[in-house]
Amino acid sequence: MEILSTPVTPFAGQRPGTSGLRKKVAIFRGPGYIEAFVQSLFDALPQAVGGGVAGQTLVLGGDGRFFNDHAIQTIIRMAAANGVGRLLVGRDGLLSTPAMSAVIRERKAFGGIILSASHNPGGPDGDFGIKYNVANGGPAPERVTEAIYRRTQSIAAYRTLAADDVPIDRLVLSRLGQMEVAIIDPVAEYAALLERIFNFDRLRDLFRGGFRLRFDAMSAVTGPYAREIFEHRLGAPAETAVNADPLPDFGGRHPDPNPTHAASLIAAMSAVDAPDFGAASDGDGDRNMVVGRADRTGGGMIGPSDSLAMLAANAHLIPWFRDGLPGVARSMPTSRAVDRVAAKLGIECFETPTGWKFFGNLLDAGRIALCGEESAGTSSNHIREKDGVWAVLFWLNVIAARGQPAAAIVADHWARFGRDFYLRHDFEEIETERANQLIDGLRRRIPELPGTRLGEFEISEADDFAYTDPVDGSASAHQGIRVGFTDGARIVYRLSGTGTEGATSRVYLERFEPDPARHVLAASEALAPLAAAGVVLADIVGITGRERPSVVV
Ligand code: VG1
Ligand code: CO
Repeated sequence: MEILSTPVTPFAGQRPGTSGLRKKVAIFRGPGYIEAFVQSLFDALPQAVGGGVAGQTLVLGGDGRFFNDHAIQTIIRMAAANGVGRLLVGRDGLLSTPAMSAVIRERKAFGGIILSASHNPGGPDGDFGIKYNVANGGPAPERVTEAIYRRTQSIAAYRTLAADDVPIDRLVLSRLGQMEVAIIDPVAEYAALLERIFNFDRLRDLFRGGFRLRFDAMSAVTGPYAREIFEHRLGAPAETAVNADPLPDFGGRHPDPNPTHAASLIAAMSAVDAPDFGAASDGDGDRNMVVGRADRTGGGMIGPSDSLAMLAANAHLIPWFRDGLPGVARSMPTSRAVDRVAAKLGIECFETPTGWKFFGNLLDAGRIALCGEESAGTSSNHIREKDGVWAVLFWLNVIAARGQPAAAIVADHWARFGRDFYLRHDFEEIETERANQLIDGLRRRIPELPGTRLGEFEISEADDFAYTDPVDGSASAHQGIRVGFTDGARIVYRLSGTGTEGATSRVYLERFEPDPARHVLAASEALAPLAAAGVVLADIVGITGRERPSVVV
């Protein structure tokens, strides 16, 4: 079969951000755009990871959003033309991010290409994304993504085959040129992995006893996984998984599991006949939202930072963690609730920059086995990605083992460890120049901040977060401005690396509250004075012209 070399001129801005390359679909549809990036990836790998794709096994799949089909066929042809030995493709081009990680590891593949813009909206006017994962199943580290980016700036041609589309809707083996193409069903493989982690017998008993779960797949990729695991393997009633058919436009919603975009789940959980537990996951299935049924002791959404701490405190109840945890990690802006658990357990706790790729080395080295981010991502050493369905099963397993509803587990945790009130304020779609001005201004003032008073608060320390990987010594600077206060409160400012329109400035607020009598306060109430101080400190209104954040989570 004829290999074609098609000339292409470099595109500006093909630099992967926090999690791969994300752009508007309209940009990805531009002639040669995705081809230039994929060829740059293939070209960069020999130097960046010490070997190229020739003769290797690669995995390919995406979250099914608009343009997924087209991108899959384009990449299949390019993989064949670049000498890939074997390509494993998720049926219908679908593969959740955690399933991709599991398949790479299970099949000892060289790497994988994930097509997703995660929680960003889909459809022709929405976003698209592409991300490369390395042989440990995790996102490519910065060294690799930077090498790909450098290559995009000098790329002159891409290789492809003059060939028809390959059928991907059936589990068949075929050949394209010298390459073998295997269509795989990742659901069974993924479910089998989770059966080794959790106590499925106990979970079956839970559902047999009438426990009700509502899992909202948000018309994204986890629907088939949730149906198989909750309904078929665990015996939960039909319709436990809702919005469980993946749609190219996610039914017009943002597949972002938060109270705004999963409002119907929040409503269902507050109804008189509410299920016992509610959950949702995002476009590519790596984020989770967990919601307890409201009762006298509280209930409602369990914040991701709290959830991480609570899972750490209860990890010994899970068969996979029977022997305890070696250590835990959280991304820097995630609240310090998990640090308190680690201190009590006497285990290490690491603070890494935002983005899952920074957990990979710690997991590989066995320094940590559980980690998470405030952005609704939690996972463990079973794979090298965050994992939405896994997090839900973890919660169900803890509920079953303790014989208590989620709300009681939350209240008990706060009573034991204290509560870290936490909120994130996002200022979206602001001009890039102004967003930079905000961060640069704070950075310049770091030396003079300690001692500054803002209303009832006094700054005790401030820095521009820099991280040195304890395993391989790689350094990442400018990961966000951290401001600490004398009463232990903290504000973090950083810019998003996943948006596709203008810039998003994120402000992360947290304050520790030891007094159980005050744990029932709403976070918005408990953090209102700190939020106001944060606006003044960074001159948010003056610089952005925004009086209020566009998103509060
Ligand atoms: C955001 C989150 C970060 C997460 C990333 C990818 O990045 O803050 O914690 O790892 O999204 O998540 P940023 O740079 O926009 O703050 V996913 O589920 O969109 O792959
Ligand atoms: Co995601």
